[in-house]
Amino acid sequence: MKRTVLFGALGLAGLAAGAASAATLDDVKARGTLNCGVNTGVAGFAAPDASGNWQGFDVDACRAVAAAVLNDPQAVVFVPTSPSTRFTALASGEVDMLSRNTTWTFSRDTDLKFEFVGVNYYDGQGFMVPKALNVTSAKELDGATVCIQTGTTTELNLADFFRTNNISYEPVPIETNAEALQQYAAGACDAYTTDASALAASRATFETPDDHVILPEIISKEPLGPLVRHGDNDWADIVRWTLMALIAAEEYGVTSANVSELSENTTNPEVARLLGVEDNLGGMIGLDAEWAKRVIMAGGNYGEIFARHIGENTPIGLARGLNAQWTDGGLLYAMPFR
Ligand SMILES: N[C@@H](CCC(=O)N[C@@H](CS)C(=O)NCC(=O)O)C(=O)O
Repeated sequence: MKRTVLFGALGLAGLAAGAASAATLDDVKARGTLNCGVNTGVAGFAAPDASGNWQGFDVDACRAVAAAVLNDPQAVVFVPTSPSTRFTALASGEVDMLSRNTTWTFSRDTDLKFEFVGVNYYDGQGFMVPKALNVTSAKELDGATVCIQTGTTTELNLADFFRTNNISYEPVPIETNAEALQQYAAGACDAYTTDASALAASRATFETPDDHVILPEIISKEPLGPLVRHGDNDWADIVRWTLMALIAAEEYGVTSANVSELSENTTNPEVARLLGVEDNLGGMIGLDAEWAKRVIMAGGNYGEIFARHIGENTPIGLARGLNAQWTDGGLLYAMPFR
């Protein structure tokens, strides 16, 4: 298993080096659309609605970049990727960025040669089991069958957790979230393990969510965020500062509802720079002064996006927790717009 992972990594590193010199901003502008790699379907994060329009927290991160660069949040081609196809899609240039519950790790950053531009969701790995199993802790899963997606940090953490606790499990390897949920529903695995956010999102799609429990253990750190290829710092800056703009807008109370008004009459110098009223930060990243204003108009600030797709008033019901602003005791902290 380890060797497969290693050889896979080396192959991708070669690909990434070949694609690294491209000026992605020019490509995106010439094409007129942003190719954004998302997952194949995780409710609340990225999934097509009944009319086939992609919706979700990760989808809005793509739309924000398209608003900044192309002046059109709809100018996105969503490319569904599974855990095992996502890195090839990015390294080969099939997509301009990935926005799909991907954990920032050492080897992905260095060996696979990707650039994580920040964290937009601080997560951790959890377990879901049918309530009928009467299991109250992951440590009681000795001998269980566990559905696990190949090519994820999840499968590596799972092995660590069971080894550390001196218990055994039988992995049921699967490729996509949909397949995992089918197998889980059919009883082919006793437990499903993945990022806790995706567990909550998946449970919300069940007919009777209350028949399933998410166990208390969080066995890893999963800092999730958008990523681009190494070697195109200008493009990385655009994707990074789009994320920062969403986070800063929430911190400073700039919303989709008041952004137009604030760009006329704000008295806060940081907001004035963010919205391009003072200075021209956009010009420093190859965009115009109003790039961040468009980002916020597209789908609102970070807090609005979170609340709309995955927050406590949605069926997914995630609390802000670690993903609260630093001013509210969380970890979200936008760098200064100066
Ligand atoms: N954060 C972990 C896991 C990410 C992951 O891909 N999780 C699965 C389980 S929810 C997923 O998103 N699948 C999406 C899909 O099947 O399209 C990683 O980066 O390796």
